[in-house]
Amino acid sequence: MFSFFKKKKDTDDIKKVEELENEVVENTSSNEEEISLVEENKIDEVVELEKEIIEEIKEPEEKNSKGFFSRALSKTFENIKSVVPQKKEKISFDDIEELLIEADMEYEIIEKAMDGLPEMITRKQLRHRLVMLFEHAPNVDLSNLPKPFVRLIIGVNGAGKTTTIAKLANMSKKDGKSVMLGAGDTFRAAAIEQLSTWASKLDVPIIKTKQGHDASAVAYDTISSAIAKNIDNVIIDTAGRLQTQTNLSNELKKIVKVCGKAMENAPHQKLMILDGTQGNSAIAQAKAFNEMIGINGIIVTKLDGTAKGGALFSISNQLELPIFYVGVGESAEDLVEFSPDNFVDSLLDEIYTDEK
Ligand SMILES: Nc1nc2c(ncn2[C@@H]2O[C@H](COP(=O)(O)OP(=O)(O)OP(=O)(O)O)[C@@H](O)[C@H]2O)c(=O)[nH]1
Ligand SMILES: [Mg+2]
Repeated sequence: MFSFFKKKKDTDDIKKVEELENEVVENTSSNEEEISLVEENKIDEVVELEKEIIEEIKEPEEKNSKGFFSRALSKTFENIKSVVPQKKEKISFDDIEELLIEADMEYEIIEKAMDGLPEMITRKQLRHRLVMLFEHAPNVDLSNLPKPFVRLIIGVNGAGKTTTIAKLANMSKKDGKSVMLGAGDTFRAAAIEQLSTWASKLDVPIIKTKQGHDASAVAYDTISSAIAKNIDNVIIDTAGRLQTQTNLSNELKKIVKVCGKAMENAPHQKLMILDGTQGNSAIAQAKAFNEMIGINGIIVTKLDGTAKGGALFSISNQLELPIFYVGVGESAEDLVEFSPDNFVDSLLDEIYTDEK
């Protein structure tokens, strides 16, 4: 009767449902005729949990769908619709150019993407060109990951590093993976506190030190502790700003080097967090960090609050790096795996009648 519950990943909920089921089954089987109000309430509780679980099972699918991108990018799409208010089968070259400018796609990239397209452009023609903008980014093989898999999170102040770490940790937990955090932003006491608050909220271990202490020592301790405890994923926070850019550069280089001492080839990913509300100006930041320590991929945050979603094209294309995730809100759930196909399709759905 309740066999579908076995598919549910969230073991706490499964346990609770199973306990309730057992109680109901035990009580009702002892005297089938006398299901008291208490038991009926328990049945109601089971049904309620069942509904919640079904919603949760649906949620990840929905988060990867085109529909989800459409909602997350609603501000960007409002701008696009101001140029093409009615959906059409073919759209003029000038209108496409204007709507991509409205979405904050860099002009240089627009020219490159549209080179040689006819006066009236079909969905298929435009789709091909837009998806291609993401294609040079190297594919990342996420099978056979080392254990622990160490990710170093970098980016300027306020970009959303700490919040994104919480989102990544939450995602790991939901995937059934253990995770440990390293509070490597030792520059500000508030940064250590903020990450600690997330760690206790998500119930994940954290390695931290006092403000002003050596950030690379925190990184070393986090990786060593994760190795000792057989943890799957390590995520290390870093400072976004120090007294000078040179200090920051030196500190990040040192953290990377020390990670490698704690574990061969660590950090396995250096992820750049970019604030999506900054649009194309975030590219210069990313280039600066890329020169300092080299970046493997990007996470763009705050897409929910911006009309500059078109900057994703320029960011990925200019930096020749994959966008792994996008942040679409402030809660631990608000991280979506980025898919160029879904992103482009959800954009085209706003302006073209033709589904193909
Ligand atoms: N709407 C929205 N807000 C976000 C998102 N990601 C982060 N924020 C908010 O942006 C603000 C800054 O986020 P933090 O995670 O503290 O940024 P940070 O890079 O760690 O900042 P510093 O530690 O100061 O360098 C917070 O108020 C977050 O709640 C997002 O995807 N959407
Ligand atoms: Mg922070």
